[in-house]
Amino acid sequence: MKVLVIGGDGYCGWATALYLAKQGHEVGVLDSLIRRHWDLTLGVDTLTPIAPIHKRVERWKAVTGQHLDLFVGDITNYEFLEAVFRQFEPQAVVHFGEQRSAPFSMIDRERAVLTQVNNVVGTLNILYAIRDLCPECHLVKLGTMGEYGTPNIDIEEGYITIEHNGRKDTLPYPKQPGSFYHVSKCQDSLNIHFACRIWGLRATDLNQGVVYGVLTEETGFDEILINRLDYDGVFGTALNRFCIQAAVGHPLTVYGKGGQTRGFLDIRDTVRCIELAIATPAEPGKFRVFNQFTELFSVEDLALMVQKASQTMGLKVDINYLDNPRVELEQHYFNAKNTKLLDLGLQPHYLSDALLDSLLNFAIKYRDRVDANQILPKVSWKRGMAK
Ligand code: NAD
Ligand code: USQ
Repeated sequence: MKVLVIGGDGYCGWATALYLAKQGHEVGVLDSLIRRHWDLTLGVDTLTPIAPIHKRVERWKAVTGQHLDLFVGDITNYEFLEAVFRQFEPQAVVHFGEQRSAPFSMIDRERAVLTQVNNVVGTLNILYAIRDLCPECHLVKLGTMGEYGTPNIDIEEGYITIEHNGRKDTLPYPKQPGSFYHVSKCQDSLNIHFACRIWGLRATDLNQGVVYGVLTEETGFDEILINRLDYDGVFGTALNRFCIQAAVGHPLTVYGKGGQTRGFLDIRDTVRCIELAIATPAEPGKFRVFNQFTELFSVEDLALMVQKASQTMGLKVDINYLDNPRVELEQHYFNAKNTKLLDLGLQPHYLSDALLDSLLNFAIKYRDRVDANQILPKVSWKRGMAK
């Protein structure tokens, strides 16, 4: 299949582009490289030394003999996107290309606006490009479990059947996003659902949980293919951050009481979920929603697991319960369904001691690159980032 991976220079996108190419798909990598620029403006960097995108693509060709089409540009620029669609003629579009950090979106007004314009306009442009240039194309869009928030009832996969005043309907599951970034994902979902209804497009919204890990088979082929691994207070996510903190002897940064529970998955499962979603496309007019995570953990559980794994490797690690910079529930009910991808054949890599060891060893290998000043959170949901 011809698959266009938008955001293909990023953490999930790069791993997915290589994995899909390895499975025999014809892959186009599209990215504006804006994420590298955002890192530079904040003074943060990935733990791993990532090569420039052109070099990455050349090395993939040298190692595997496979060509990846590369399109460098911004999907909020419709002329650019249209030209890519005309040239590449995708049968599936996998859309990772957004500003994806909740703290980044809460830094200030400018970043909140940037996040929502970038994400909502980019996705709208894709919907128009599909309608006008390849209406059969299947859109696989990365949403987030955070669209649902933390309701005191079970979380279904996208829709819930409700009985109200004697009548019954199946409706989109209520949204309670936790940051301006998460709000942009809810708006995307509404726009995609609407476009499916009125134009008959086919789309799958993958409400992904927090991704952890770094190694996939393909990114491990060569040092130049190495994936990014964020640990800073803006782009770093919970488990990845904890492993890197442990590697440099920094106390683990649990926000508040640590009872915040989220869905998590290994990056090796992210790439497989995308493969499964494109293998069985949504029907025309259909807006499918899958919850893409494999296990639920509280932040405190993760910190305790990392602490234990670190101790067996001879690292001494404390846990710090910091004042929570976010506004979120710290003890709550959380029970989300995730059977749809399992039904399609996903065989999860559950979080194991072996994975924690490998992630800790990876972090130790690159720990000289860690800037300890970037570890503590600097963005408050109430006050933004201190100037
Ligand atoms: P990332 O920041 O590593 O990658 C995103 C890529 O998209 C970057 O390379 C960036 O340059 C590109 N991009 C952004 N805006 C663009 C635009 N307008 N035009 C072209 N390219 C653009 O992020 P990631 O961690 O790989 O996340 C990818 C997607 O998965 C996001 O949509 C995110 O919301 C979703 N997601 C990520 C996680 C996670 O834990 N990383 C969890 C759930 C959902
Ligand atoms: N947390 C800590 N300590 C840390 C970092 C985070 O306690 O050092 C807590 C946060 O307060 C939050 C939870 O861990 O309760 C998750 O935070 P995170 O930074 O790991 O992830 P989040 O901000 O939710 O965002 C990430 C990705 C985003 C994706 C989302 C999936 O950056 O793109 O949408 O995970 S989900 O969380 O399911 O919405």
